[in-house]
Amino acid sequence: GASPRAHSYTKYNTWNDIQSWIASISSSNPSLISKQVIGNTYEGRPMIVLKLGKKTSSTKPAIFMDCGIHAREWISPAFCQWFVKEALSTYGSDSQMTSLLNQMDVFVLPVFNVDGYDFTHKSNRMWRKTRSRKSGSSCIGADPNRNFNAGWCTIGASSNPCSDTFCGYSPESEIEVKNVADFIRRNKSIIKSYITIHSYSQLLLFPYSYTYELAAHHSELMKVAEGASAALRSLYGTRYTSGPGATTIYPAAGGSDDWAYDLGVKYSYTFELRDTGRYGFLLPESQIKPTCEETMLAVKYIAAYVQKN
Ligand code: ING
Ligand code: ZN
Repeated sequence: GASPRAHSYTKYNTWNDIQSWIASISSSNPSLISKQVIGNTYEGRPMIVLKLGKKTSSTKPAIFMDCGIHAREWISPAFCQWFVKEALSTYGSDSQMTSLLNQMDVFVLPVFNVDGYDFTHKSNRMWRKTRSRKSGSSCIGADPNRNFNAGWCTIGASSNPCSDTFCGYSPESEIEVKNVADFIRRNKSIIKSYITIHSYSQLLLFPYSYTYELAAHHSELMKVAEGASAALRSLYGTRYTSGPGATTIYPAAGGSDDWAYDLGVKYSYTFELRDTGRYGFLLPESQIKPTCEETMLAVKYIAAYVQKN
């Protein structure tokens, strides 16, 4: 039969290509990577979490990172793919990555909103939401980042099913949100950090977005965010702004970072990757490599901090 072409990390891959990549990369290095299906999407596609970390006999603390909550933010799944590749290829040579994967596990969900992501490749490039349907409305989907149970639908979200920020019919009404929330609840005792990757605006956000109140760990979250932003900027000079979601981007309830934080996952961050609006969601493929390289430095900064705390 035809031999599979090598996976490209500098292109916006389709879900089919990402699924094949997940299968081959997770069988390539069984002592460092494994995969598990955490449930299916509304349209029946598998939601696959990759677990990166040196296999040990004891349970390790962990970081959970997801990409592609919003369908049109294509740089986000590209970053999760890049992160997995870098983790595997630098383990054993990069002292920080080696130490991280020896002491911790990193759970990576490369595409959260698989149905929406597939729809942006096949039908509507600017689709944001899930693809769920409910009788009584002709509008499709809810905003997964308004559907978590954190001040649900109280601010910066819409109860209109036709809106792009529709909060859903109830918290976790979206099966994709429920699958992720169930996974994090099940692993609550080991997950020390939650990282979610969006675009665009060049921001590093942390709780809260559903209220103007400051998080109990505000100062520490801000200090770590500033350190991560400085690390990111050191590579190509890309400027990020850090701060609580409500005052740094806009108030919005039902977000995953606020939910994870209130569950007890202290180091909870939302990245808004490049750019600041010139290309927006349509970031050229030529920017995948520099964006991923600089973002690696920020994620590794957060991971190193979590590891020693
Ligand atoms: N931005 C996020 C959004 O869902 C956000 C901002 C972060 C809201 C955290 C709530 C919580 O609107 C994008 N670009 O999706
Ligand atoms: Zn988003």
